[in-house]
Amino acid sequence: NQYDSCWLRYERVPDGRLDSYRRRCRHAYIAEKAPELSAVRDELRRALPDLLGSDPHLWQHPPTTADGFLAIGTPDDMAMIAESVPTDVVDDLADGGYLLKSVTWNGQDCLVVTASTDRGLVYGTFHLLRLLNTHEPVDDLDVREEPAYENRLLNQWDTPFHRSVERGYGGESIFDWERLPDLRPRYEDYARLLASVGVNGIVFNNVNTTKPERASANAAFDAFEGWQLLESHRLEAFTSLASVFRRYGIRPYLSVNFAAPMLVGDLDTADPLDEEVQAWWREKADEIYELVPDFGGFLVKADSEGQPGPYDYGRDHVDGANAIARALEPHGGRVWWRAFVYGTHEDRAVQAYDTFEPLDGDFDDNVTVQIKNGPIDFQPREPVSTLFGAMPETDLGLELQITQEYTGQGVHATYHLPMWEEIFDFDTHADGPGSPVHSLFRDDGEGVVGVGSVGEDHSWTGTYLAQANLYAFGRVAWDPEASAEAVTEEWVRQTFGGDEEVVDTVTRILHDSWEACIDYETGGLGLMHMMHNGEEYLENHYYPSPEEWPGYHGATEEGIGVDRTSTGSGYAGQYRDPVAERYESVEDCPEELLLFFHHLPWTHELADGTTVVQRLYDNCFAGVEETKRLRDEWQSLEGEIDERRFRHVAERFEEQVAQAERWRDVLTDYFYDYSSVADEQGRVGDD
Ligand code: BDP
Repeated sequence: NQYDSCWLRYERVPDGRLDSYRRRCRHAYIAEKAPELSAVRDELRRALPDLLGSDPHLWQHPPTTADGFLAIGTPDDMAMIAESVPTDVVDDLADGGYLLKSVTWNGQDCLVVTASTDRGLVYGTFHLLRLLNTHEPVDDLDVREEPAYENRLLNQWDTPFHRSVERGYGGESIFDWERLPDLRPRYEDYARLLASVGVNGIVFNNVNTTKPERASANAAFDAFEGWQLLESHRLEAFTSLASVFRRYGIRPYLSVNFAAPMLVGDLDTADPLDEEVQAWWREKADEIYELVPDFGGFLVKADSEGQPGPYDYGRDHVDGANAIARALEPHGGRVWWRAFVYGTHEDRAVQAYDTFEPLDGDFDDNVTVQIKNGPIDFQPREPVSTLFGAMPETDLGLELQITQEYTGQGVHATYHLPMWEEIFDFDTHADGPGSPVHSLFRDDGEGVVGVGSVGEDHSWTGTYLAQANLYAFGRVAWDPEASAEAVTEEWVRQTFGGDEEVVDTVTRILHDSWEACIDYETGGLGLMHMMHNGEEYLENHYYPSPEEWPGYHGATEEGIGVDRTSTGSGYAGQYRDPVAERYESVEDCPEELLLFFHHLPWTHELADGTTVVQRLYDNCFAGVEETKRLRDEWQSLEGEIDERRFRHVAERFEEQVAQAERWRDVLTDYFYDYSSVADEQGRVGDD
């Protein structure tokens, strides 16, 4: 195969299960009509021969000659299904929800996959194939599933025409806009991967739609920029791509440039209150919907890192977002407006809340404010954003980073699911105690967004283990309360097979990897942003270089950390009590975030009597030891999994250990240079 099948690798199931699977799945009766159902049929044709060892028989009416069969359709389309399942339960399912049920019909042993929408049938089918692929029993199935959030979106940070992916570590972009409308098989395979975990929307291009200022040195970016996708002659390419994803229930979106009326159109302003500007957006929206009736809408990065925005015209984010949203509104489209703004406040953490919270209630109904999980920028660990739960009158979206910009990029094994679990479980107290992050974003128009990671590499994600982050994103956006262990194990079984030793080992590696990365990259007390930032476009963000960022961690000869309490930037006070009180107080602030909220003497004693500087040393060393342990665990799999993937990951683990040591050495030297406090164990200090 030219590229990896990821978790959609279907292998022959063991004999013990084969009879029951064959009886219920070898014949499949599938409703005709929707494009999604042709995708379902194709997936069965792909999967069942490999799983069951023979081609499926596909029927357009209930097969009469078989002992049993699989039935996939809505109760409205298939009488057999209406007779077999409680139709009121099906009708009540949210869009995308589905039932899987083992039933006896006409004396036959059947499996029913049903839903109220065709998209739900796609998800139900993938769920069933997952069960077969992980050898779960299906004779007594009674599954009812519904997505927690209406919107589960992928944000590609692909730069069209240049085929690069900003922060993409899986090679160049899979999307070849120059050749579209010609399609590549890879598009469909990507849609399958996304649909199999419930993703229902994709933004095809980077949020940076004009070359960021910092890119001026790089001539390659002069040629083509993302805003050009809105040009009329390019919409054919977009229409073609949309048709692939539509079959899998995935709505297409575009990132747009706020100044598009000037760049794409020929107006001399993009002032959102100008009537010609508003008319331009309306006409553009009409033109797109004419071609792509299920178009999802626009994603906008405005007044952020050099992208144009409403501030250029003395307007605010509400004026900007609403002007564009009104053009989409008649078509049911939505604006996703990012809250990633900083630059005018000394402490960047306070700015998003300062800017957006006062605007609560003023955004139109079809605007969603899209907020990164933390106040800084996808750091290995951050406290959750103060905006969550703070704008009850506004639709909000949570933005997570699937790609590993700050967590070892395409090399390190750093699994993000434990981080996301921590974020989702955090109690915001937005509605009193018991208001975890996962309980937010549940209204229509809200949802969860992941910044993508795939590229042309064989592995799609730069390293095979990083596929787990893409998988976990979809699963957690579907059900943020699902057990992380179960999701991880499910991924491992589908990706590496069912050998228990392999399953346990890989699951453990993934599970422990995030804390290891935090330790060697930050020292584990809430410090962050210690990476190198070069002059070049897309600074690498990979190597350690703490001295570049004094403001982010506040090292002085006396101490370290940033005072974000009421005596400092006041960021802690943006949370609701008792969260604000907890972070305000040195004693109550959780140790893993201590130096994010407090500037403390190097010799400040932590709860167990260890000093701050000693803990930083210890954690940096522990992170490296842990990484070595994870590498050794991986080594123990030699011969247990295929050579290609084994060796690929093993090589990266060697590199990860070397990089972890480099982070440890640079960070501990940095702490020592400022503090002049020697490490108790003599590992750091003057030789
Ligand atoms: C930062 C990335 C940068 C993105 C920016 C964003 O370093 O490449 O353009 O976020 O989210 O994490 O807009």
